[in-house]
Amino acid sequence: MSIKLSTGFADNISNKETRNAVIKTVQVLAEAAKKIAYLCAHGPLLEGLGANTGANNADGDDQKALDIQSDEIIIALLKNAPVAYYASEEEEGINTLDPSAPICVASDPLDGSSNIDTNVSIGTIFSILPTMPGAAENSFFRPGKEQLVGGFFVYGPQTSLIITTGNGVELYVLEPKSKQFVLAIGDLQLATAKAEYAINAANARHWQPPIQNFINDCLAGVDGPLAENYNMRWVGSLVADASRILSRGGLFLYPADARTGYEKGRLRQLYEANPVSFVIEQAGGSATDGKTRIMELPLSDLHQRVGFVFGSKKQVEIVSHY
Ligand code: AFP
Repeated sequence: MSIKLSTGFADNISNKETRNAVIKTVQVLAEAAKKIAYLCAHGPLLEGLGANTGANNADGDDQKALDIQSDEIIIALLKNAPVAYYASEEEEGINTLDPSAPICVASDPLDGSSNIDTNVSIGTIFSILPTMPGAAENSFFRPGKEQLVGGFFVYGPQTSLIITTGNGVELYVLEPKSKQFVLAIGDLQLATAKAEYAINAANARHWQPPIQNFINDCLAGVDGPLAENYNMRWVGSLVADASRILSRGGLFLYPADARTGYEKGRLRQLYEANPVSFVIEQAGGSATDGKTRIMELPLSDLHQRVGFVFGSKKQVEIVSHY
């Protein structure tokens, strides 16, 4: 077994068939993550992991070899899980697996692809939803508050899993000797305030004025309107920035901006913002599009983008006032 789930894991999911399907699917995703982590650990020893395949995903992003291989690993293993449909950043449409199964999975199989060759932490993000009657889209086109599970794996100094079923947040770490994910923290809590922000500052000229004003006030430090000195971090892998914020608080911003194609932000709602928001909220933080709670937002396209601001409650609220 690739993961030793905590006693009572997913007990808050009342329907027994759904709860068992969630448990089995998380075990399968842990197996997939171990295989992906194994590939990542080779880096340049495996020719071209980070190379562009010449293909693009549905959203026009360059597809790296590891993006494709990660997606293939996940879908191959999900065929052994009680999953009706699978949607992925790397696939245009929805994969039908077992339409009678009670749950569906959406995933960003390899988040942070541009960091593959730089040995910076990357990861796999996933969202599990109840299967809805009718067309496959019905199971994905809904607000994030209907998720059963939100979680992400981080392939970094540790290979970790941060996951919630709506009953708090757990951190598992892949134990190198046993090669099993074991529980490290049973109830991860996010600091309610932390003067540290993560944003790609190279895009400053494209931001909307409220974001520009907020960042300028952070830069003004203790003499400015926010009356404290802010630090900055930007990894460029959502899972790495989210993992840091969960461990020490802070704020992440990837706002919509004026660049073509970024009018609705860069991050995708279904398999990036929704699952990360579920984790952040369950850890006591907040997650918005700058104004509105992410998990309330409707969804009508698998690869729909959304502005994304999340982290410590205090800092997220300050941004919404701007
Ligand atoms: P890639 O998977 O294409 O590297 O994108 C990573 C990501 O989706 C997310 O993980 C980062 O927070 C964000 O994009 C970085 O975007 P910029 O490269 O525009 O800073």
